[in-house]
Amino acid sequence: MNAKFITGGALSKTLKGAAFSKSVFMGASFMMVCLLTTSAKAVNEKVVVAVIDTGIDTEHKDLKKTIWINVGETGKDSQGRDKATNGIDDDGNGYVDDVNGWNFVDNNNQVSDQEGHGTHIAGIINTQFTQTKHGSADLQLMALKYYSPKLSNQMNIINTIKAIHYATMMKAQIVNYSAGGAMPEFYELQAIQNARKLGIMMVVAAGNETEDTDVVRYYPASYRLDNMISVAALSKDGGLTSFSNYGKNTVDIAAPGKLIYSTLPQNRYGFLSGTSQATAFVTGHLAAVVADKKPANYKLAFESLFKQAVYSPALKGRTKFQMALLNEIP
Ligand SMILES: [Ca+2]
Ligand SMILES: [Ca+2]
Repeated sequence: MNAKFITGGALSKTLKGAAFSKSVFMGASFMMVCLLTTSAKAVNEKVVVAVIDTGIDTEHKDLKKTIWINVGETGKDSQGRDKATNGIDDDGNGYVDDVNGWNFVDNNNQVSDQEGHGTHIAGIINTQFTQTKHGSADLQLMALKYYSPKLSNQMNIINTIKAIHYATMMKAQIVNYSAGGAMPEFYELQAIQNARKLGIMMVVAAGNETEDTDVVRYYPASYRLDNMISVAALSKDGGLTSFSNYGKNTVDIAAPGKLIYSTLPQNRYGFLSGTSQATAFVTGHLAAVVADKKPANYKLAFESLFKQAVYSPALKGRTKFQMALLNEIP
């Protein structure tokens, strides 16, 4: 896959806390990934959630069974070799041996997580899904590693765009993006619009800068497409955390984001705070809604999600509907 870009773009502000910053580049051109034209429908018994983050520890004992498997890269090829490791792009999607997702940082299929952020997010999604679903559906987490502190902000956003296209192509039903930055990026918006056309939902962080995003925009949350939900972070007392961004027109919902206990690489666990964590909380609930209600479209899915939330006077002027998802704090 080719990506060409012009450097020297405006830089975004840096997120404090556990969400990641990115920056945008101006005047970039980006070769779009063509959508596969397979007619395979999503199987109802599983909900596929793309986690666009720092990777996931796919060997963590709590996560192992929830990692997405690309069936087109499993089984034996005509030579009797394992498709997952044969060095061939068996499903013809442009990625070789992408059995659990893709590492856009190193451009290979190794999606392991050195930072811990993505594994923490994956654990929250898994816990919330498991605790709130009623049926027997399974969760599958597609690991899309876009972020590395070693990369320039420009590369991090290019990898974000590639990851959104990948999630769309491989038919994830929900994309979790616990990150953002201050400037809009046309190709990122286009990627999300593309996902929207296929009914894919995107849950995104409101940001950790204690700013009013009605005034100071934060992207992708501020694209305000109707297939997106932006999430602010609640503290344990039910109000917003001191760091959370807010916006009565631009933040959709609030969820727990203070000292959230979840998985970390190498079978460890720990506490992290951020709108990142709140975003994952909402994604887990949304995945359960998709599993249980099988909503015909994302509008119905969001309606069901909001029915699980409670009205919170403490969110007056801080989020659009003053609704908070409060239950099942891990
Ligand atoms: Ca492939
Ligand atoms: Ca292969």
